[in-house]
Amino acid sequence: MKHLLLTSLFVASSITGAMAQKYFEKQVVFPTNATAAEKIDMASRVVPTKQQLEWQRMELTAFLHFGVNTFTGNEWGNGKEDPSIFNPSDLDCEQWVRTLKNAGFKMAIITAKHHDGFCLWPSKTTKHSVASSKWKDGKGDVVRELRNACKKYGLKFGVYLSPWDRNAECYGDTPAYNRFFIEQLTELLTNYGEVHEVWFDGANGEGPNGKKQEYDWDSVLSTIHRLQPKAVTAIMGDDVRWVGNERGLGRETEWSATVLTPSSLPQAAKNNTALNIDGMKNDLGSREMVAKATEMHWYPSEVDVSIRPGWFYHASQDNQVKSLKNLSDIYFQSAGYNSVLLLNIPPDQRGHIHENDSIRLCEFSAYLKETFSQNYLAKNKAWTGTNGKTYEYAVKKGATVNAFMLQEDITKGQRMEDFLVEALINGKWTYLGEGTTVGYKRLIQFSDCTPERIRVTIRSCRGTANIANAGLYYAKPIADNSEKLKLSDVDVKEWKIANGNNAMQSAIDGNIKTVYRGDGLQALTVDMGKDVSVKGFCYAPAADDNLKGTIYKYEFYVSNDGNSWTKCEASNEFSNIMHNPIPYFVRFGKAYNARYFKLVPTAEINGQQCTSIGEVGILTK
Ligand code: FUL
Repeated sequence: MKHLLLTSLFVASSITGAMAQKYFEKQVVFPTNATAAEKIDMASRVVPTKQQLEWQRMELTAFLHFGVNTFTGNEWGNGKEDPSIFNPSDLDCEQWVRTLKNAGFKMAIITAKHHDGFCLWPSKTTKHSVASSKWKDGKGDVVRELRNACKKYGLKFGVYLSPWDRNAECYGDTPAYNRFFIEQLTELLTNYGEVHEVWFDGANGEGPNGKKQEYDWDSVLSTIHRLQPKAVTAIMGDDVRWVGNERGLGRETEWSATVLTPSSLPQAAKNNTALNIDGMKNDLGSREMVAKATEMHWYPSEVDVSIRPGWFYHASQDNQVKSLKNLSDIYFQSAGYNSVLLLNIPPDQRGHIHENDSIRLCEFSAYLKETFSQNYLAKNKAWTGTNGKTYEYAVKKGATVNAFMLQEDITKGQRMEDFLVEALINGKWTYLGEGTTVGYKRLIQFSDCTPERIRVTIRSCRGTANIANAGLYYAKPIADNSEKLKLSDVDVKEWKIANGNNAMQSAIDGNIKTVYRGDGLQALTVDMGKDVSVKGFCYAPAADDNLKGTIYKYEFYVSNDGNSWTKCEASNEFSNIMHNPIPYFVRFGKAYNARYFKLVPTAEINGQQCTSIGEVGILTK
């Protein structure tokens, strides 16, 4: 890192020096007097490091969320869990790795420590680990078992180490926790052979002492560079960028050479505030942004999404494994949008990848193989071109196709900005599709057709675009047979708002799409019209992109008469709803007999005074 900064700062001292340098590995700092055109030229010559390139080529990587949450049913543990609850009945990491390998995944990343602070390896830093669990009488080590399995089957291996630790007492006492964190990192990076990706989650709340932590990213990154020089660092790291959502959705315009400064770098706050950007913004690399930027980074996007609604295994979600159609769409919008897909498959309480998930993974890999093993381009040579250049491909005779792929040679930078794809059908050039960025890979889908030739036109690029590869495919249509999610076990037809705020009826009308939005943290009070054995409830946030008013913390009450209320035992937090705004199903672990219920928001996701509800339902099972 330091070395790169020095190189770039040297470059920054003279325009001639900067222009003379052919490529800028990972970062370029623009000379202060660089013009917009000069900046674009330099931007087109920012290239990945060797590790970033290897990482990009994997395309399919897997996340394994496993830990105390697997046994409590929570998505975010609070750090107070009794370690003895961690007790997989038949942990089989080889089954995980075989399943992933057969499905075409190239790397597995394990949640060695999630926000609850529970370590899946016997860390010397804390008692909150597998060493205090019943599993293998405290002698087990999940990280080791997974590492060995990865070695046996030839899969790369990564670790997720949550910076936010809800268990560590020193969390928030900045220097003490930084030492503790580096010690944990050091254990993981020295005792388990080669590590290929280190994943630092951005979720960052207060510790058990109510304090917030300031992390020492400089030491964290230098520890990684020293101990695992071949690893990429993700999310809070500076090699791999979070795509900005947990829905499996990349950007159509996805710049790996981006103006976003990784937040672990000291200049990040200044640079990103000046450009008014963060990792969730749509435009991270247009000409306008490059003109305003002072530096650029090769900081490619990783799309993380779970195969189930939650990141951890919950038996109640066994029938909500994403459909093949869903997964295929995710593939086209992640790997096909110049990103690496990081698909989470959470092992269950046995310590197995559940049958429903592994069957779906088999279908997914069979579908990808069937689609992409047959390239219908007759000839496929690398080519280069500047603005206005067209390039034609001959097509194998009689092939019916509906997808086209382009790949840039990113070792020479990312350069394509706008391109058109046409097909010669019955002697006439016909529009097939268009795109903006290409980068490592860009897939475009269109209706079935049987072309004689394909023509690509570069409408705009930065300097000379280097096309390394192209493909023409047929992706079979897939019916979407994902089941409609049931949000309430009790029929909502008879339900009435009990506190007079009738506008809230849209929150209990059985339709997730009719969203209630109002000012203030507003309680939803409902008369169900009859006694119900209430075992839990469902809160569905707005299903559109407007998350304002989404409830983060709540209290839930029940009553028989609408006057005296009993508070139900629940976690009182829709953990992670800000990043994963899906319906949350809360189960109390016991039944309350009641005719009325009340959902009281106590905090909105961004601390605002407003409430939005897509739908609320009651669970009786
Ligand atoms: C989020 C976390 O809060 C989730 O629990 C999960 O680990 C996901 C990958 O990142 O920010």
